[in-house]
Amino acid sequence: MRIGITCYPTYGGSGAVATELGLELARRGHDVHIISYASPFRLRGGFAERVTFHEVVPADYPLFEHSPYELALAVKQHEVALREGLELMHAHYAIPHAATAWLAKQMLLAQRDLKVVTTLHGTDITLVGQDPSYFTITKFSIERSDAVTAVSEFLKEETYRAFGCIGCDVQVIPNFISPADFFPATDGTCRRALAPADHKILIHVSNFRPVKRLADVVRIFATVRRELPATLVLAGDGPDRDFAEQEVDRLGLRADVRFPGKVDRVADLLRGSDLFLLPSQTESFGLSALEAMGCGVPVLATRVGGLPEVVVDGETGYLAPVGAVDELAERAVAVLKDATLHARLRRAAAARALEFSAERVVPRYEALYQDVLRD
Ligand code: GMT
Repeated sequence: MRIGITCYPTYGGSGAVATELGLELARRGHDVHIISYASPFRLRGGFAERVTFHEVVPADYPLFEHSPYELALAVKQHEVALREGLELMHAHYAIPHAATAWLAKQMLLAQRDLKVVTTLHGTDITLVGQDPSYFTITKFSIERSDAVTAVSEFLKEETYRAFGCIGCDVQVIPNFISPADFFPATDGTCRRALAPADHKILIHVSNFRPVKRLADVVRIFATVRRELPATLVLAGDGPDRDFAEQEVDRLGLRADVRFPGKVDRVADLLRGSDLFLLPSQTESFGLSALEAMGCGVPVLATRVGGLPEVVVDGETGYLAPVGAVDELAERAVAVLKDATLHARLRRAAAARALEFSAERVVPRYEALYQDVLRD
């Protein structure tokens, strides 16, 4: 198939999933065209056969305070679809990608029917999509897509609850990992690079938005560090970076916290770690938690959104209510002090992650594309 993919190129789960999907589809022989304003972070710098990146460059004009990116994107989607003979456009994160894909489809109608598949990822439904400034266009573009997927049952139900979505048949296709990238450590190389030999290593990876509750991550770590020698790795960057740095200083943790910044390929960091912390306010899936589990790292997270569909409470980690810092900290200490329990959680986490392997999940997208193209 000849497939267009539009996503955010920035550090975050939806862009990661879209890019990994593109790479997997190309490995399976499909021609993939990724269309965005920058090369997605998981693609940057690499060449992959049958994957082409198309940059959207909105022209500037003195009248515009903000150049209309959405129009330039729709034009580029249409242009690439026409020139490359794309059969479908897969929009990742509804705003604005599903709406621009619908525009591109309309512009191409005289020639043929470009199918639009939209994957809902999270805050496009749970937060920003419900804002009155975006609600109707989000609902419209979901309803006009030829197929809609959500990354968890939770997100599917939330889509129906919040938007109604007449005539939609939202299919759940979960996020996935490539076990060739995310696998457990076989020696101590990754760990040695992160912390002194006697330290337990806790890690959080995100785009440091308020929804991730970075202060809770730091406070959980503060309790752990009172009980045992430990290092916290806070990988990523974003609006709450300064806030997190201040919290680290306020709690006197500076010597044991590392901020490596945005790391494009996080598997080595994860492989060096003992526990992954994700105490989010909301999380439609929690791709980072799945990546950690793939590396054999148990997850301590909040019992929100789609996280219980990924993390099996008591088996591959532990879940607690939002803000339950003490409960998560107690769990962390208990796991890190009990080598037998830790090893059991590690094994179960790695095994669970294989249920979300690319090999199992990507064929579901291919089947969906085939269904849509048959209609
Ligand atoms: O929806 C967002 O906040 C953005 C998105 C991203 O690009 O980081 O994250 C969402 O999509 C990921 C990939 O499907 C999910 O793993 C995340 O759980 C989800 N984030 C939230 O729901 C907060």
